[in-house]
Amino acid sequence: MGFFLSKLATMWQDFNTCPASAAMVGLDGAGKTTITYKLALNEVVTTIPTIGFNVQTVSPCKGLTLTIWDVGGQEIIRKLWHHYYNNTDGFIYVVDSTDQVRFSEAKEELHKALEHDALRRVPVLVFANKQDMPYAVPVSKVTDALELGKLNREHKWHIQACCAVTGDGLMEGFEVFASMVKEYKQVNSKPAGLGF
Ligand code: G3D
Ligand code: MG
Repeated sequence: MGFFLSKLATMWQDFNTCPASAAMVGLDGAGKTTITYKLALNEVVTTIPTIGFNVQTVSPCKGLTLTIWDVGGQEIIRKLWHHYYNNTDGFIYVVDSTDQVRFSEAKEELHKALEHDALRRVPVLVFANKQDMPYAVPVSKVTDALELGKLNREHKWHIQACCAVTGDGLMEGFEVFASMVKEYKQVNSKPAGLGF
């Protein structure tokens, strides 16, 4: 078991008895697949390819299920998303900090996703990825571009600078996320679910 994976398992060990599921989404190219590989989450449990919509489900450690897909695309495909939002205890949004041209699209997709009923009150972790790039926009500017301050107050959120290639920042982000999810589950005392 790699370093990242064992750290992740320690962080989430409380979920052994109380399973959690989270969604990790973002525009294509944001770095989601790279994050999963860096965390050694390459053991894909399920891949559900549909027309223009690829969903991966990984179980990084006992008790945690993570479903991953690209946001964006056609309206008809969006209608399928709710299948993956049900029983979600946390929402991870990955953004390419160098892709200023698509910041506005990334913002719209984030806010649209969080309007979904099944995601009410869920904690949100934003990974401001690709911070190793010289022209990466700093976290404060990504926060403004995504208008995180305008998120409904019922969402706790945290933004984390990271580089998926080296792994810098990933554990810090997951650590905050794990504690937000724990708190959310305590307050909302949702029944244990597997994410579907
Ligand atoms: P996605 O799964 O969200 O669509 P990917 O995104 O993980 O496939 O990443 C898209 C591209 O960005 C990949 O490059 C990947 O190597 C690169 N990338 C992801 N994270 C980082 C990062 O933190 N820093 C840098 N410099 N690059 C990153 P390719 O060339 O394979 O398309
Ligand atoms: Mg991918």
